[in-house]
Amino acid sequence: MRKKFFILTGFILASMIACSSSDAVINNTPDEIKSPPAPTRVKEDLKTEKELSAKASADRGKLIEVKMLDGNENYLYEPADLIFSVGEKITFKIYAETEFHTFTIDELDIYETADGGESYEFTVTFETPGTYKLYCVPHETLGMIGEVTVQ
Ligand SMILES: [Cu+2]
Repeated sequence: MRKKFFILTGFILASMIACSSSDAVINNTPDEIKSPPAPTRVKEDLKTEKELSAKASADRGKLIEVKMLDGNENYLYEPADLIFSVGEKITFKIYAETEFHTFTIDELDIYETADGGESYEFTVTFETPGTYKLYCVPHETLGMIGEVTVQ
């Protein structure tokens, strides 16, 4: 009788252990599937349009439009004289009327261009005070020059 009890108890214990260990296996398997960090990386890489546009606007500065005019062969920037403060972040929108023009400031390593009828945007943070010559590469000799002052 006593022996039978032990055998029965042993059987119950063994089946409990078997159950709990199989439970553990069942519980561990989904954890292992979930655990790779891949979903986190995907989330960082694939930004929503809203996140991207928020980042883009954070990278932008005060908008300044400069027209690069060529009507009647009068080549000029409008405005031609620009004044900024040291540390000011400016997003330029340059627009070329009908011909290809450049927005070039050698001393500041700025060389931006726009084709006729198109505009182009770029952002600059002015850090060094000074007066810089702005010019259009193809039309400098035709008077397409300007001046950027950082003070
Ligand atoms: Cu030009």
